[in-house]
Amino acid sequence: MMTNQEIAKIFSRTADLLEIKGENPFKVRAYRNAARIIENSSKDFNKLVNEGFDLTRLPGIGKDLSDYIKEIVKTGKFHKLEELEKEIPSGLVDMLSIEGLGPKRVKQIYDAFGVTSLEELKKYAENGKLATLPGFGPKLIEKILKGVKQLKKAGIRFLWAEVEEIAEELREYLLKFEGVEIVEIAGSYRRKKETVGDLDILVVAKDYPKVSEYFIKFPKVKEVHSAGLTRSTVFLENGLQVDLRAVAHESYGAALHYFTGSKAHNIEIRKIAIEKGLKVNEYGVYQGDKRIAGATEEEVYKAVGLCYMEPELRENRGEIEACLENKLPEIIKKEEILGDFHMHTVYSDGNNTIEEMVKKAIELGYKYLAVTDHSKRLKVANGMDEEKLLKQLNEIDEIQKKYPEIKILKGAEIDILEDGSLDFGDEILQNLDIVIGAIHYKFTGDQTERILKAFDKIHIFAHPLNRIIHKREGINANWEEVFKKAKENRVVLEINSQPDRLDLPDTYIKRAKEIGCKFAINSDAHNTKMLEFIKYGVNQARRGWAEREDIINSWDLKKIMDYLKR
Ligand code: DGT
Ligand code: CA
Ligand code: CA
Repeated sequence: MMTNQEIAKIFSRTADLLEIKGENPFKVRAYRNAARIIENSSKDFNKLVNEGFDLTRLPGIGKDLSDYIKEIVKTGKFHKLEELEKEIPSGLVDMLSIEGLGPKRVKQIYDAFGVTSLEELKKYAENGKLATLPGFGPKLIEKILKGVKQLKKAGIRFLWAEVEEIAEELREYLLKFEGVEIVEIAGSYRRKKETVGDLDILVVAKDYPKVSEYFIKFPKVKEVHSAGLTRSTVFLENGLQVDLRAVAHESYGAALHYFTGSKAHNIEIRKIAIEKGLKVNEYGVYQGDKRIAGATEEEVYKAVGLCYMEPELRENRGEIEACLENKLPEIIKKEEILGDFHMHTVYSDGNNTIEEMVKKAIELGYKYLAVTDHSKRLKVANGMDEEKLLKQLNEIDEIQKKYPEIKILKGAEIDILEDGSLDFGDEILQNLDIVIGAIHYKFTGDQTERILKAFDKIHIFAHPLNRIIHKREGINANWEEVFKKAKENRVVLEINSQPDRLDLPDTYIKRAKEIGCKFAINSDAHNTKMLEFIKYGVNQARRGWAEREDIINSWDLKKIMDYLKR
């Protein structure tokens, strides 16, 4: 199934490649226009094609474009784009995702130097040749170099949740081996970063070479890169790199600290140590030749005059200053979550009944759960019309009688329409305890006004950026203004727990918290299993410095309802 965004993307990519190729500008523009028309349309093209609707009746769509759209919807492919992709070196296509490099500049670079790969691009940026092209100032060159670096890394980053299972399997596997005392997975995995580049595992063991031999025999290892006396590197079937390092007992804390990172945090800690005449490395904290700390992380922090900081805070985003001022947050824990405000049932696009979801929520120990199926506009997700919603509310009343141990809140995830109005009228909204507002279409252009208008009516703003990690950039809005109004109107910001959403992202949470906003960590579950995704949202909230007081689903129901009151 193709969404409008996906169809639009295919056309805009076609335009990019045509431009790199040096095609007629009118042709290029025609594809760009097509992309814009489709992305901004309130019609669902997938559906129109399947219903046999004559697309040429829509404004701006002629015979050719109509055929192309049909081809894309029916086959998921576009032959013109496929031809272009064969014709144009993939390196040039990759360059398009570097900030500052559009098709025009990529063509310029290619025409001047015949550069077709990121490696070559890097070389020409570094040797000064790129700077001889018109319009390539030092700022752009810097951006290009940064872009190449990011792109190389981004190509192989995994979602945190994607590596979780295999990481924990590896931990178990290593712990089973005789003589292994401690296994800890450090790096970005321990900091619960939304994406992970590789796994950095530390092991304290009697006989490291034996452990290493055992490690490279882990069933999911595909390729052994190296297996040395203190360090081994392998690649797993899924492409994930795993580094294993031997650590001595007395250095364990220092090594854990060093390899947990982040690098930026480590550098700051080292600076502070130097000011005190100390030296910090992965073996310990040293005063001259004497090791004064190293066995535990607490010890390491203490030796340089700091307090222990949770791994999620170690990003050099002010945690060191906060510690020195005694203002480190006490970040939210999973055990403090008492309920969930966002989930779907068979009434829209969920796979389980209300009762099944309620039972699972009880099993998770929740005190409350909001049932929030999609509203009618989102027909692709089987959105409910008014009648269906009222029927659902009656069913909730019935189920509530059966399960007095949990409060079932009546809600809906309602589309925020293009003009900021909602998909259901006030007479319907009155029946709901929780009104979630969400943007699901027309992501282009500045969205501030649309959002602010909706804030007069909604309780929770779902997945605010609407990004999909690695797939879709977030929408544009003046977030400072959005957060200010959210605080003023007491609109709760969602921290969506879907592993590829994690929306709001960490830095946005931190900023919104500073402004005074409250958050709801929501699973957005579409089946009972997904209710457990809440842990990923908790990770993100922790990285955003959120405390119990900031997260409404760690409050009791009365306090929540008082806060939400209009
Ligand atoms: P990733 O793997 O890209 O998701 O991110 P990390 O943070 O796991 O980074 P990685 O795997 O390159 O290195 C693991 C940790 O080792 C990193 O968080 C901090 C430490 N580290 C690595 N390189 C350096 C360095 O050059 N200086 C310092 N101070 N620490 C480093
Ligand atoms: Ca790593
Ligand atoms: Ca690494």
